[in-house]
Amino acid sequence: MSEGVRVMWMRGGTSKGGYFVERDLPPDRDAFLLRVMGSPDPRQIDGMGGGDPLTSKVAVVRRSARPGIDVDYLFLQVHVEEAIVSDAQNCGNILAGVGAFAIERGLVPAQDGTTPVRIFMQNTGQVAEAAIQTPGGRVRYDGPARIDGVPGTAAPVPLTFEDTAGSTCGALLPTGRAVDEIDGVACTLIDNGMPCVVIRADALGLAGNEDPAALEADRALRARLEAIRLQAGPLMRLGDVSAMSVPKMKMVAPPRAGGALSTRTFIPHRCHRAIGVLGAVSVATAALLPAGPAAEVAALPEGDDKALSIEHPTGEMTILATRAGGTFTRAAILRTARKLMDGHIFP
Ligand code: NQM
Repeated sequence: MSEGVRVMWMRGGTSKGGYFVERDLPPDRDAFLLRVMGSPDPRQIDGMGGGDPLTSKVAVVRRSARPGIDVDYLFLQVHVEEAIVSDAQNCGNILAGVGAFAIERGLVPAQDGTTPVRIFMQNTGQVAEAAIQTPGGRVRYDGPARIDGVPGTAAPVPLTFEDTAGSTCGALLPTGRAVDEIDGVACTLIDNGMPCVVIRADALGLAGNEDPAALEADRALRARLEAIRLQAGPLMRLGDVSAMSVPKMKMVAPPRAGGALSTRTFIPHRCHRAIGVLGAVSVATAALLPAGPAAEVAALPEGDDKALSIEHPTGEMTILATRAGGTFTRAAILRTARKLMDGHIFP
């Protein structure tokens, strides 16, 4: 251990974390990862974490034994203030770095041009495909793609998801209803890749365009959201969610910038500066339901193939949703990723 453990630090979408090949991890994985990040500590001063759930994330990657799949990806959330390492949720932002990482580590051979990497997401048992720019057989990180929440531009990493419905809860609508009422508030309990509770911002006395820092400072709001979340957990077949990072709490409002709807998300205790990828897919799906808080506020484009622009505090995220036979079958999204450092971590 004194020689350290091999790791690559990457930005994936609007998140950041450590990417490990599974066989490089020590047997006491969770204790090791807590040391890596410096948890539990609000500042994570003795580790690599940035004192924020979005920068305290880990990807564990291995070559896949599954037919038609290149690599398996396990996402781990290292909690900032508690000694918890959890696989209870997936992360579509960290996913954006997995294809490049797998190629760099020799787990997937690079093609000349673009290399498609098929990724089995172990947290939810579903598949995503990433298209990685590999001119001359080398991963290219720079390029013209821009995503909100990240300064500058980078190589595009399109991600495609199929069959994400019921990823963790077993059904798109785990209660069988588009609308449930909890503490007098109408909620859509939905899972299209990420378990989410969708609530109208105005049902909580909000406009829906508040600054995340102001929302986080509102203790009464946080207490109200947490009370709803704790009741939603068992209804969503997740059991006691008090120590879990799901479900996410999504407050929705009519769009303000020409998009489909506006969002503010608690993940679940900090307010996201943007929005999670699969969280955005789930809220977009809620907007396509015949009823419910998201459907009520959304402005939807026509047609079965819809580009749904989900507005968030630092811009928007566009979900390309394909509907077939009345159900949402496929979602595609643009992300970028960046290799920040490659080396060894000393726990
Ligand atoms: O929803 C934050 C993020 C995420 C998760 C969170 C994510 C997703 O922005 O797929 O990307 O909701 O914890 O990285």
